[in-house]
Amino acid sequence: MKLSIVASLNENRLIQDEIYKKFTSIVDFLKSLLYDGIELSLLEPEKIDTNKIVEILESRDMEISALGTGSTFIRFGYSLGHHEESIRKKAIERVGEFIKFAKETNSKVIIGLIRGRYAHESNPKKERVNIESSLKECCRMAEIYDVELLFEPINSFEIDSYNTISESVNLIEKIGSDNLRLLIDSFHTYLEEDPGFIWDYLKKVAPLVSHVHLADSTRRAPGSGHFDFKTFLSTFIHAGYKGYASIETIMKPSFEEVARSSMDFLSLLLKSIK
Ligand code: LER
Ligand code: MN
Repeated sequence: MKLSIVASLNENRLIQDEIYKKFTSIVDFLKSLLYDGIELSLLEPEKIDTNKIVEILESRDMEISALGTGSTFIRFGYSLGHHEESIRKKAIERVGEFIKFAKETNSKVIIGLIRGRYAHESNPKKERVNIESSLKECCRMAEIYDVELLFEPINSFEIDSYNTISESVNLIEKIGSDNLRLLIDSFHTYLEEDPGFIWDYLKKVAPLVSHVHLADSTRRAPGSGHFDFKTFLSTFIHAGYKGYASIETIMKPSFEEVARSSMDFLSLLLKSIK
């Protein structure tokens, strides 16, 4: 299992040189801690020269594990489930930019918070219909570029639909695109899933999983709370999962400290899994 951690580049505010300087320094720092890659949370991927990014990655034998798209909803208000068609179109267009960036950097595109939240003008049923039809359009683009989309069940405090793994699996199966895969986040699993059934269910869905997010029960670094990472990660390893587990936490006390303590905890844990 490969390890990465989420970082952002502030590409909407920085001048070009500063973007690549920032990227280089994060990648060098992560390499020194023996990470395999970096997960990028971006707002405007089209502002970044992918040739430069690829050059920096290749010279250090590092990868971009996945691209986070949630800022599209948080900062621009565009979402795949929005009740207005014009806003849904904007969200789909933004996913298109992420897909192009992913193609050029050999990464994958996360479909998480970009699904949005329904407002008073809508309701959960309409929102689901909108998400499904928007997602079909995103899958068509992903198929053309041969890029994977990672559908992420997210807890019900943050989003209104597809909170559980089984609801998400049903949607993935209904859409039936080879380019639509599952992202499992330990924090959302902890909040939403039934502890009596989840481990067996994870074994069943593991073949659909193409990315994993890690945060402890406190949403801080793995090892700081009481989530059972050993059982969680063993399930994927025993199912032959060779993809990334990516640390996505509240970055406190600092990004550097979270990166260090997570690596200390996870490298020991991974060694203990037979
Ligand atoms: C996105 O990966 C995610 O897990 C959301 O909960 C972000 O807050
Ligand atoms: Mn996540």
